[in-house]
Amino acid sequence: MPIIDKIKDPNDVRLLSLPQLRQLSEEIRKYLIETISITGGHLASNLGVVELTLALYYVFEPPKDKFIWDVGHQAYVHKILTGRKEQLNLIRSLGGISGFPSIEESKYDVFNTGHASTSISAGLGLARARDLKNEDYKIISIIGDGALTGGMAFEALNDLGVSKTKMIIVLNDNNMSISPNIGGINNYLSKIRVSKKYAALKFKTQKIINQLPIIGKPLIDVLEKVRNNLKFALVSGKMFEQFGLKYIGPIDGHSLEDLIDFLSHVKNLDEPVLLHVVTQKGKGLPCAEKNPTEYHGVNSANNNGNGHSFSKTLGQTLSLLADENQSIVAITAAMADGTGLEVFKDKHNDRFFDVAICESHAVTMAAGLAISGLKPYVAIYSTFLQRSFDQILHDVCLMKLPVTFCIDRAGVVGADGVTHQGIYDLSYLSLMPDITIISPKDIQEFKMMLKWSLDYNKPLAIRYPKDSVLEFDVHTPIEYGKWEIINSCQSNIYIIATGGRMLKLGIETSKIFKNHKINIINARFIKPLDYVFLDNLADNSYIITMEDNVLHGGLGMSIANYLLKRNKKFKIKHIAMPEKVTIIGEIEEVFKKLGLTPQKLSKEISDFIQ
Ligand SMILES: Cc1ncc(C[n+]2csc(CCOP(=O)(O)OP(=O)(O)O)c2C)c(N)n1
Repeated sequence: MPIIDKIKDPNDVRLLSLPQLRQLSEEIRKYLIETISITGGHLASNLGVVELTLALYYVFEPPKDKFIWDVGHQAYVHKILTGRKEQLNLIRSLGGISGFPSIEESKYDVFNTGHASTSISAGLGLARARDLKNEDYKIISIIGDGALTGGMAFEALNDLGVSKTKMIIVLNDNNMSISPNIGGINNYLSKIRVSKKYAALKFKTQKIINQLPIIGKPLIDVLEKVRNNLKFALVSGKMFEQFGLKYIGPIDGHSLEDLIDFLSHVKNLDEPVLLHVVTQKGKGLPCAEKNPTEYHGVNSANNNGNGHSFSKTLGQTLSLLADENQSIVAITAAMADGTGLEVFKDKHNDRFFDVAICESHAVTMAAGLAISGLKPYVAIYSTFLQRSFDQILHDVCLMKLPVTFCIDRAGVVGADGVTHQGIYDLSYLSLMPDITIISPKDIQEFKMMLKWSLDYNKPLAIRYPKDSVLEFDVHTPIEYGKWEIINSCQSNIYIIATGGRMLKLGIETSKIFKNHKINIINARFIKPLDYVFLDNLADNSYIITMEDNVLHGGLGMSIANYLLKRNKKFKIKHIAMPEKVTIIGEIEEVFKKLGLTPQKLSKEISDFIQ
């Protein structure tokens, strides 16, 4: 029986010998490759942490000791070792387990993650609580070199270093974020990483010890001491030490022996310590080793990811516009690939800025570019833009700067689940002064909006989902604050929907009605609303608003508030997202579970218009 099938609980890992652990690491790799190729998920990141995760489980004793996985996309091996091996077959799928740690899922998942750079702060909180309660266990935050570029990680290091609270940070350094990691921190880590001195020296010392003939114990002891001193002190991470942490490393993150050795050492230190572990992303799968960006996240077997994509359109259209317009600059926070900006990067490298996983910095830096007369486009996923609430408000909107936010993955995200839903952006943006929010119904309208944005000189947000869902034949020109009428009829029933998926749903729902005619409106402007349209609505109209944002602060509430202010008589029904969408799966499956199907909605609307 393969060892992987015998691991029912993390305690089983501690009973294994080193050769058995090595065998287990091979079995886990094979299992990951077989499973994730079908389910989709973060394959390369997980292949890189197989030995690290095994060594952590060998040395520490969870659930008493607590592991916090930064971002959490690399926690599949942790899930395998904590009784969820079989469930990996349904990871990120309907009815299956989450692709990230989830406190609702397992006692071994001690803190939910998904957004980067939170693990040191969370770990420090846990450690302080432990100390205040006079408890005794270890806290280990595992953070990647990509996640370490996020400002929050440094805020936490700043706090941890002076407080001297006992906790362990394992820096999993694979020299990659999703794309190759960039920036000063990465350059610094690279310098340490390439200093192979430690590894070579340790190797030699060990060899000498092993080759010595029968010698007296005192000499072995001396040599052991030399070896230990060398291994713990040779290459020092000065920056981390100046923060007040003990730095140890770099060590080979695929050598189980070294990992166990060093983790056992740091386990007993009485101060905050950072263990620098060098790993290879995609380890063991040649194509992923060669192209870790492509294998960072792989699609499920039934989704080839080849649909029309708003992201691709952004990269291509912005590149074309930038050929003519020299003031256009593009900014990403470590997501050049996901946001489609790779194309722009290749064509206009001097006007492309990847600022690493720093959404807040990205926004304020864009404000600086804008105030100097350039035309910045900041492409960030809806969920990660949450990080920049204050920067959008304080640094862009209050100065009315012409920064355009290209908000990708707006709406429901499907497989990534609750931490990644893009269902809040309308709420947090619509309360900001002087920002305009628009949303395209399809790819063609997106292109039109990008062109239109060139002459718009104030803060602008364009929100769109990942894929295009319906391509329309007709596209009326964009006029500021004006909605597009998709279907006009003699009726006082209106479906007013935000672009993309919700408009498609609205159209499909309206087709079910045989006895009633329904007007369909593309609410391409969400802020401001089309006030002329609303003012002209006949009294006692039935309005159905549809949006893939939460109700509060979204399109529907804005419409209702405006009509109330105008003393209109109207009946309104809101179709919006619940405050938390925990269902995972393909988008269509999530929509179905949420009751967002034409059949279900048509019944609700029938009741409403009776
Ligand atoms: C705030 C935030 N921005 C962007 C992302 C998207 N993202 C997920 S993983 C990742 C790269 C993380 O790199 P690293 O921490 O080095 O982990 P690796 O996959 O290389 O092991 C990024 C940018 C995120 N999860 N959170």
